[in-house]
Amino acid sequence: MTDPAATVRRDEHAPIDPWWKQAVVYQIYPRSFADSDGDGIGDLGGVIEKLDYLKTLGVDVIWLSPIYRSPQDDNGYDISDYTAIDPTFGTLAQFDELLAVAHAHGIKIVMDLVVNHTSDEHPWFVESRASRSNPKRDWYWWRPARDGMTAGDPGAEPTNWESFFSGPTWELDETTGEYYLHLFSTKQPDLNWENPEVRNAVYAMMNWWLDRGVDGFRMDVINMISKTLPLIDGRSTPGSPYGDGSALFQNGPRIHEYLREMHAAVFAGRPKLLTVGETPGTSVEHAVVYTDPTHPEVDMIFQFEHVGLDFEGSKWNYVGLDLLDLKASFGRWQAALADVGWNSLYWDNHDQPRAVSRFGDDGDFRVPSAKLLATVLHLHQGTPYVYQGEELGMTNIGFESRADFADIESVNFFDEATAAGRTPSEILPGMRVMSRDNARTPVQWTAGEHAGFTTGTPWFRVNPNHREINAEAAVADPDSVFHHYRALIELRHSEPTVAVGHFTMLLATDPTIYAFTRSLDATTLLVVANFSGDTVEVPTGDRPGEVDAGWADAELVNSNYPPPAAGLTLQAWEARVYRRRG
Ligand code: ISL
Repeated sequence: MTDPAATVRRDEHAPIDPWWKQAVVYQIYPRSFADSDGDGIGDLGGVIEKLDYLKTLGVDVIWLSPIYRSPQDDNGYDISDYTAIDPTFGTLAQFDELLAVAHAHGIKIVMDLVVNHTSDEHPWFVESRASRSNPKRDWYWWRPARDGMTAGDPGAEPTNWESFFSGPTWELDETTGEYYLHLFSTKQPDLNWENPEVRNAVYAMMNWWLDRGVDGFRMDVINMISKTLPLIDGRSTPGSPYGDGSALFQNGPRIHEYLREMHAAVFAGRPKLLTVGETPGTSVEHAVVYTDPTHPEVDMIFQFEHVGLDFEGSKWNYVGLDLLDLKASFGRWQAALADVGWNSLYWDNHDQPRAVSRFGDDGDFRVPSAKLLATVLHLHQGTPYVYQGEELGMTNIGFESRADFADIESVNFFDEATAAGRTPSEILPGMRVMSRDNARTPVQWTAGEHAGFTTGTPWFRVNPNHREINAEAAVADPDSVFHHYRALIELRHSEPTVAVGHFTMLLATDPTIYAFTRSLDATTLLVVANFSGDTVEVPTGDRPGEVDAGWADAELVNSNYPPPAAGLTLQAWEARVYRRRG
């Protein structure tokens, strides 16, 4: 492997503005990251212990999945106190320590902001449900039974929407005989953003964290906070008792107004932070509006198109990926946000299966394919996100039965599907590939007991392959997936073309090779990557959209195989980055 540090000169380009165009973010899902107190659950002490490791990797920012006080119905995405740390994870004093130590390491901390909904145990909701006349009643979405029906009767829910976690989005509350809206679990009631008191309370909380020193927010399902009024039925879904309400609550009529108001109330006048909105079901046209800095909303969004290409209908119906679809999708996003707005780049996170198992080959070619995925993603324009363990090439675990799953989405789906008459053997194959639980097995630190994640009993199964795949071995091996990520991060920091160079897709119709250039001033980078287990020849030619054969003689700045003899023949899952200057 060529070490970019040896070949790239720090050059004359001015620092890139804003800073996050040259940054790499590392996502920590604290519950599964590292346990410092032996209770089997990861915690803030564990994060502090691993800051040196992250410094070695070279990341600029940590995005911390929720650590606030929570009943943990959805592993912290159900918050009951926005300004307290859940005792599972530590204390506020420990959080302040983490912030200070991270900053001393030159690493920023971005918090997860979950404000589409709270926990049903949040005092706001406890008040809201107490009576129809409670001053906080209107902070959430309360509705009577459907016209002409009695509350509690089947189908009496105010709309036909299906929850992301199965079942209806409405729960009847006996105290007042009305239903409340929950797009996610019954313990995650949706806040009513139409109410300015709600918005102001959220902004005050955000300011509280920023005043404490945090460096930005990842905003959970932020494009769902504006609902289309009145709340009405969505399109019916064939074969399901529920309808699809997503068009009525994603990217709703007031979403841009709310985000601009939030920007003015929270971000304006502060040093440049990093804000990223999680926005399922968002098109490139919407993305431009969300991220256009001339009317600031968020810096970038997480779009979902590329993680929706390998299943049909429901995510549990996995059909595999066609590389042409992936190239078409990424190519469209690169083009749409080339001049206005900004992309975020990711293969996986705590809601998605492991990247190497899903998009690569986690068998014989685990190491080269994990490295290839990293190369391809990190060389696109946008801010790359690394999900904990991705830099080790961690894999899906392989679930056998319902008892193996912990995630509310997976468990609810299994129960609903089997109640509707489907057999476990019908549904388990899809769940095995797609379950969020694949991402939530503990990070593999060592080959030792429980992968060095905890000295106690881990809250979730550790992947037995930790004997081979673990951070200790990876850091010690200069050819590991870890060091490949480190080299790519270093390349982004030292080569401005990686951050802001113009993207051009090549070989758009080749079903196996992913090829593109990035160019800035007189520098051009070429990426060629073989998404297959076979040896392939990169077709060459002189026309636009083709790869010029002369690239074989250019400077090789990064690759996942020993330096090639000559030519553009790629081995199984081989990926190369070449550079030309002038
Ligand atoms: O996980 C998903 C795909 O199966 C999505 O539907 C996911 O629920 C959606 O992307 C929203 O995710 C976010 O909000 C959820 C939480 O469970 C996820 O962990 C979070 O990332 C509710 O807060």
